Amino acid sequence: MVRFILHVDIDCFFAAVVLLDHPELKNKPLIIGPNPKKSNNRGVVLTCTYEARKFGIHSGMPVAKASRLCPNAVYERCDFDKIHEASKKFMEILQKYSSIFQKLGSDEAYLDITECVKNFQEAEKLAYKIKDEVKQMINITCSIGVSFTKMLAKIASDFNKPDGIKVFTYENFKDQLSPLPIKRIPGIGKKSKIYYNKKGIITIGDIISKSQEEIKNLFGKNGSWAWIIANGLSSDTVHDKNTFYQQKSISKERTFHIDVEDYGFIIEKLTGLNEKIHKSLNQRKINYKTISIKIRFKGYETYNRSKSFFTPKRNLNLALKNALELLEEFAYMNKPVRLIGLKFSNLSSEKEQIKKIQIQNIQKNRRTLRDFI
Ligand code: TTP
Ligand code: MG
Repeated sequence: MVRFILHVDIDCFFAAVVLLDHPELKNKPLIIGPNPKKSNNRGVVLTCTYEARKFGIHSGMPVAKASRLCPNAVYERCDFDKIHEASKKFMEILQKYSSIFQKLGSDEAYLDITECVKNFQEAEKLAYKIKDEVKQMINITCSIGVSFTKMLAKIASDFNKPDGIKVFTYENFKDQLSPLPIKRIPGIGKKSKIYYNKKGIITIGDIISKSQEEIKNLFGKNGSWAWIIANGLSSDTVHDKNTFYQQKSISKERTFHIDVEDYGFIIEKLTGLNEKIHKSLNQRKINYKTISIKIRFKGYETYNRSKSFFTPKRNLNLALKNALELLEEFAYMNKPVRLIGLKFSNLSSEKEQIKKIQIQNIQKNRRTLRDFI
């Protein structure tokens, strides 16, 4: 059965969100990261606008190098609260178009639109409609890949970035893919690229022109997977996806199977942990005064950061805002993240608090009476 799948990805996401508050920086080489002049040349580029990419700047590059490539670039930090808000709105728009939806990170998702369209022309039309709605509602651009497998749709969304749409049909996909470098195949990173290149495999066409057996013999399972993707044969589907006070704290953490450098993804996980903990706190009517985050980088280097309030709180959005503020200092280090955790401590039950206030009032009244005697 033919499937019509979209992969939608926001263009230079963090930078696009910063531009919403700084329209004067439009069309300038904008880098999201610490200004090297102020950070003693430390930190990395989280993302940058396409104007900055013309100078060779990209995500993960040390800001020291970026400033050499483009001395006139503008540096801004981003507000993770606003990133989260934009991501949420973006995902809400996409889900209106199909219930078969799979979120990948903070700024990308798959949509299976097989039920809504009859052919690739209609699929392309729908992609334009989605792109227009995202632009209209959040004032940011995205790029969309349209194809019949998830992997081809993902490769296609990168094809006409920024603000572009690309359709890979059964008829055209091999011709379109063939000239592309092999690193465009999801799963082929910097290291495997070198390995493939050494054995004469430079373009996706070099993979397509060989048999699966040949590629498997050369590159094992990874090669076999790449061959299946390049030949439009990957068949994975788009999934639907989302007495306490005596205890000292309540916490949850997530360890990632692979080291993560995408802070959008880390924000998502932190948001999820916050929601889960608040669900439990709300059921038991437990408040907290202290909120802490824990972050572990590759190699077990671990940091904790906390913030305390004067009075007990139980507020999902306030907690998220503070957790994201605590996270911010780590976003600009060039380090893959292994684990993220969230903890609430200094707990008190609402009942206990009421009792405490009542006792304080009684004591106050007694003192007043004594004063009178
Ligand atoms: P990407 O979608 O990979 O990149 P992008 O949206 O900035 O640019 P484009 O899609 O147009 O190529 O990542 C989404 C956001 O995730 C990005 O804006 C910043 C964040 N991010 C990191 O925090 N660290 C990283 O190493 C990368 C690659 C991205
Ligand atoms: Mg993106």
